[in-house]
Amino acid sequence: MPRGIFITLEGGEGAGKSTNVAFVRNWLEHAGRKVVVTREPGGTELGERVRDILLHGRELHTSAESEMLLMFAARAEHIARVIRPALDAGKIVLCDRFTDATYAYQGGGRGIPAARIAAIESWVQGDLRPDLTLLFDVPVEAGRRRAGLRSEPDRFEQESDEFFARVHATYLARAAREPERMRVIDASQSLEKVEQQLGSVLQEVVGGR
Ligand code: Z5A
Repeated sequence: MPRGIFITLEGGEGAGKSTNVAFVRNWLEHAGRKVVVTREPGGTELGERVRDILLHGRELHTSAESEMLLMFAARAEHIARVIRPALDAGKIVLCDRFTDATYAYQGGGRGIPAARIAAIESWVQGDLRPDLTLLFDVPVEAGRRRAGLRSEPDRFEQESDEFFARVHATYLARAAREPERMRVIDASQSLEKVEQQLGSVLQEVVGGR
């Protein structure tokens, strides 16, 4: 059986990833594909516990390094239990954030050198990389405004505008280096226009509709 397709969704806060996961899933299912939707940090019991620590453990101090290593610990489990088995079964894995987020947040945001992240990426992931990454791009201020309308801020959401500007710049720099894999979606537009952009990228990359 041919290997499935690994698609990730990335972007800063409030960019619209979670909102558009359902659209992408429906599009793929209508194209006749089996889809597994998952997220990081999360996707396994260990991953969800790590998520809880990193997003809501306000009383816990975590250094940038321990934060990054916890992300990769959760990722190792996620790959072994969820991502690789689904890809090996020919399914499409749709993952809300993956290692580009580590480069953006722990690298750009917290200042860990990209080479150090790359070394752990190779160790944990081997040759596994996303086939397609949908980068939801929205100006930092607009994204923060959208996210702020929603709920109690988590640990990342309490970071400064400068932190999020570095995250944003890192994502765009990565997309510029890998334009085939990382497709930038102008997420500042209306939901309808965002869906049109997603549909045309999916048609081009996955096809079948
Ligand atoms: N993290 C990390 O540091 N390192 C890593 O390696 C990984 C993750 C994997 C995960 O939180 C945190 O973990 C994340 C990075 C870090 N922290 N931050 N910030 P998450 O995944 O739960 O949080 P998030 O990614 O920031 O989710 P979010 O803020 O919910 O963003 P979103 O999913 O992109 O946005 P949304 O919920 O779909 O939309 C936000 C609001 O905007 C909502 O009310 C929508 O109705 C509205 N919206 C969406 N699109 C539109 C359009 N087009 N027009 C108008 N309104 C819209």
